[in-house]
Amino acid sequence: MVTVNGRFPGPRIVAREGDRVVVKVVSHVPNNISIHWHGIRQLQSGWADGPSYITQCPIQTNQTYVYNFTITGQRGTLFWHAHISWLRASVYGSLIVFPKHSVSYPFAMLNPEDDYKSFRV
Ligand SMILES: [Cu+2]
Repeated sequence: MVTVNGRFPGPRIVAREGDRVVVKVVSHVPNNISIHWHGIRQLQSGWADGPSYITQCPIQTNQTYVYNFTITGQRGTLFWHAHISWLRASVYGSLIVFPKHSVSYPFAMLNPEDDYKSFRV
């Protein structure tokens, strides 16, 4: 089973819009692999997107690759996952992007219970 640092799902990454994300991946699996930052707009960092054989060569066993990208114009919960052949359906984790400190959320802050009640007939 593919894990990240022995964890499945893999670690949660929490960032703020405008942050630079730097993740060093050292592959200890017998397969070639990469990590896809699913949904992240890779502005001027397309080589950090992660799909093997599309934006990068896969990371070979015992080799290292450093992903380095800046989150621009996005907030919300995305995810990352392994990305080559069937390993796409293996390890994954969340990537949570908060708004910048000076920017409010693009929705009203509601009590989930109140939100639920508003949909009841
Ligand atoms: Cu993906």
